[in-house]
Amino acid sequence: MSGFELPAPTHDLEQQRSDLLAHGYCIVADALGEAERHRVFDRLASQAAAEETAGLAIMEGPNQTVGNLVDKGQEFWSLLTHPIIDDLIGWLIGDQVILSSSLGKLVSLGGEPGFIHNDQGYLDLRISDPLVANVMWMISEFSEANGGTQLIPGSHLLHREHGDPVADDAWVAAAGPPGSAMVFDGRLTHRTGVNITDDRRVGVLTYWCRPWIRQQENMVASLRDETVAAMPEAVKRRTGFEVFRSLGGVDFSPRLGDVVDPAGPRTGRLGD
Ligand SMILES: O=C(O)CCC(=O)C(=O)O
Repeated sequence: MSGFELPAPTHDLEQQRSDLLAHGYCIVADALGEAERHRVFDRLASQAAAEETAGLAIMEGPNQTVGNLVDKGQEFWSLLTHPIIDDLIGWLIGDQVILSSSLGKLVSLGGEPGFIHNDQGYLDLRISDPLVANVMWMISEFSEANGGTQLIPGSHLLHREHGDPVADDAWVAAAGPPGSAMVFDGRLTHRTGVNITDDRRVGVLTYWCRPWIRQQENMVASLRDETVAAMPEAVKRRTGFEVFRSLGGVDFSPRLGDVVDPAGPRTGRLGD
C-alpha cells in the first residue's frame, strides 16, 4: 500500500490527476448524469439478457462480460467523447488516444475473484511509461461488498508482471456511487472483485491505447457497416479511423488527421 490517503470520488481535476500519478487510479465524482447512466444501464441490461437467451453470453460463473459495446448501441458512444478522455486519459498517455475495447462487466453473487492483471501486461518489451489506460464507468454503485474492482494502489510503479503473487491484504476495492468513474493507469494491478450481495454490480470499461498500438477489439472487423455509417466523426476518430502520422491510411495514402471511410473507393487491381 502506498501510505498516502487513498483516492475518493472528487470533482477536482487537479486532485484526480495527482491521484492518478501517485496511486495509479482516481475516481471522478458524478461523471455521468442520471439520464445518461440510465440509458447505458438499460441498453446494457437488455443486451446482456438477450445474449444469455441466445446462448451467446460470455460467462465466468455468474459474472457476465458483454463485449464490443460500440457495435451494440449508440447509447455507449457518449462515453467515448466524454471530457474525461482528454482531461485524464489523453493527459496521461498522449494525444489522439484510441479505443482499444469497450466491455460491459456485470458481477453477481457467488463469483470468484477475476484474473490478476494489468492492462498493458501483454507487452513483450519492458517499457516503464503508461501506454494504455482504462475507465471503469460505475453504472451501479461500486463497493467492496458488491465486487468493486480490486486494485493495488501504487502498483503502476512496481513493474509487476501477470501472475505475480499478491498478498490478500494488499487489495483495495474501488468504491463510488452510481455515475462515478474510476480512471486507471495501464500498469495498475487489478482484478474483478467478489460480490457477496444480492444486487448485481454493473460497470462499463472503455479501454484506451496510444494510437500506434494494436487495439484489443479488431475494430475494422468488429464494427458492422451500419454502425460505422452511423458514427459521428468524433466517435470514428476515437475508435481508430483517424490517420496517425504514417499509420492507418487506406491505399497507402495516409494524410494526417484524415478520417478513413471503409465504404470509400479503392484503387484496386488495374491494368493486365
Ligand atoms: O470487472 C472489473 O471490476 C474489472 C474487469 C477487468 O479488469 C477486465 O476485464 O480487464
